[in-house]
Amino acid sequence: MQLHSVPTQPFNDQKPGTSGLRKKVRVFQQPHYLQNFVQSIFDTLEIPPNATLTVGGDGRYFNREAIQIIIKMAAANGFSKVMVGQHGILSTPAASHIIRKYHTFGGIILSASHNPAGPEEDFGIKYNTANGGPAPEKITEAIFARSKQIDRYSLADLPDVDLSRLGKTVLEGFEVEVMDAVADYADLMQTMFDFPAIKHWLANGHRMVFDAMHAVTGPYAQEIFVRRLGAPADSLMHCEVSETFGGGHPDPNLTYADALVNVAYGAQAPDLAAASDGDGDRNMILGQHFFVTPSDSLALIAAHAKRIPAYAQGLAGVARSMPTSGAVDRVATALGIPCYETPTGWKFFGNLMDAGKVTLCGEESFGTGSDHVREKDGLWAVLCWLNLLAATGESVESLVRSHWQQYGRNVYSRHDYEAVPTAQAQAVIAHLQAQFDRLPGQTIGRYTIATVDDFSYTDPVDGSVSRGQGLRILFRCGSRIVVRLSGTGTEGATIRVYLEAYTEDPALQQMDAQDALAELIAVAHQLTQLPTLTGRQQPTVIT
Ligand code: VG1
Ligand code: CO
Repeated sequence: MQLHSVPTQPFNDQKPGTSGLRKKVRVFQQPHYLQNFVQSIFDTLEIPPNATLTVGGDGRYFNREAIQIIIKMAAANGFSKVMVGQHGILSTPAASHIIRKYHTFGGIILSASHNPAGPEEDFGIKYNTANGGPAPEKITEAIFARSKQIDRYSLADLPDVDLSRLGKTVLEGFEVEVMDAVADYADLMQTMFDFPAIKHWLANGHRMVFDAMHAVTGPYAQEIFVRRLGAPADSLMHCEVSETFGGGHPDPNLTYADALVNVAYGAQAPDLAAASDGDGDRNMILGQHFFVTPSDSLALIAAHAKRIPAYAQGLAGVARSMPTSGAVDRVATALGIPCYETPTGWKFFGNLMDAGKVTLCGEESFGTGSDHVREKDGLWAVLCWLNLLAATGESVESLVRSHWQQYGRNVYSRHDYEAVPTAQAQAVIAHLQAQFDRLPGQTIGRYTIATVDDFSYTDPVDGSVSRGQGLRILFRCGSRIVVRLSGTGTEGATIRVYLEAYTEDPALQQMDAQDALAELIAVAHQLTQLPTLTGRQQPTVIT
C-alpha cells in the first residue's frame, strides 16, 4: 500500500468541547484541518495489530467527503479494517452499539448533533473508545495537546470506497465493510422491549407520531415503528434524510420541533408524540396536549423500569448530569439505589456504567439512555415510553401527574441565550462568581441562599477530577439556579441558565413551569445581571 506523509501545520483551535470538535463546515473544509484532527486522534491511541475502526455520521453535509478521508487515514495509521454504515450513516447510539457488538477498537462519529447542517452550517467529529462511549477528558485533552504539535499526517493511496454498496472490500490487505446501518440497532431494541405488547397497543386504537426532523433516525424509525411494530406509515414525520436536514434545526424541543408540537397540541393529538435530533441521541416526549420535561422523563422511566423487559431485574443505580433536575434522585431514594451527579456531557456516564454502578442515566438536554450502549439514545427513550404506555394502559399525562403526586414535582426550565459575544458571556460568569463569598445566607424575596459553588466532579471509578463545570446557587428550600456556558456552540457563546424549584403543593404542580418559576427567574437576573451585561431581555430558547 502506497503511503503518503503529508506535511502540515497545527491549527490552534482544535479543542474538543462537551461532545467532540464542532466547527463551521467552512472551517473543516480548510486544507488539512480535518486531517490534522484525525491524525491527532490516531497519534494519541496505541493501535494494536488487527484493530478495527467504526466510522459513521449523521449524514449531514460533508459527511461523505470526511469519511473517505478518514478511511484512507485509518489504513495508513495501522488499522486493518474499517466498519462503516451504508452511505456513511450511523446514528450516534447505533455507532456505539456497533463498536460494542463487534468489539471494534474504537469509533469516529461525525456529527454536530442538533446544530443545523449545510455548507454554511456546522460539522463535528468525535472519538469513542472500545466501550462505545465518548472518549474521556484524559483522551480529549491529549488529542488537543497533540493537535498543537502536529507537523504531518499519513494517508494511504486508496480509491474512494462505494459507500452505497453493502459488503466487504479488501484493498491491499486493508478491509472496508459497508454495513446495514439499521439492522443491528433494531435487533438490539427488539431484545430490550416488549414488542408484542407495543404492537398490540398500536393495533388497538392508540396512535403515535414520530418526527425525525429530516435527520438520521428516519430509516431507523421506518424499520422499528412501521415495519416491526406495525404503526401506520403516516405515523412518521420528516423521515426523509437530507444533507441539510431539510434546512431545519434538528433539535427536538418545543421551539424547533414546532411541527410536531402543533400535532401534539392539535385536535387529533396522538397518544404519544416524539422527536429525535440530528444524530439520533436526543428525544422529546409529548402526550396529548402535554409536554414531558426530560428530567421528569428520566425519573418516570426509572420509577417504572421493571415494567420494561430489559430492566425487569431492577436498576443498579441511576445518574444525571448536574444541571438535570433532582426528580430522579427522589426515585432512587425510594428504590434504595444510588444516584450519581456528573458534569454535563455523556462521557462522564461511561465509567459508572462500565463499573456496573448505573443502569439508567440522563440529562435535562433531552438526553436519556441506559447501559445497553454508551451514548444517549433517542429511539430507545421513545420505546421506553411506548412500552410503559402499553404496559400500564395509562396516558402520558396521567403517568406524569401520578408521578408528581407520589414524589412531588421538580418544576424545571432552562433558558438559553445563544450567540452572545464571548466577552459579554464571560462577564456574566465573572459577575456572579465575584459575589460568591457573600452570597450564602442572603435572602432575595422568598429565596434564601444556602451554598454556592463551581461544580467539581471526582469520578468514583478512576478518581479523575473535572473542575469548573457550572456555577450553582443552592437555596435553603431546595430550589436551584445553575449557570454555565455551552461547550457545543460554534458562534460566540451560549449562556445556559437552569432553574429548578421543588414542590409538593398540588396547586403549584398544576401550574405552567414559567409561571411557577417566575420569581426564581427574577432572582437569576438580579444575581447574574445578565440582561444588563448582554442587552438580552429574553432567552433565545426556553425548554
Ligand atoms: C449540550 C447539552 C449536554 C449534551 C451536549 C451534547 O452541551 O447541554 O447536556 O450532552 O449538548 O449533546 P452544552 O455544553 O452545549 O451545554 V448532542 O445531542 O450534541 O451529542
Ligand atoms: Co445529538
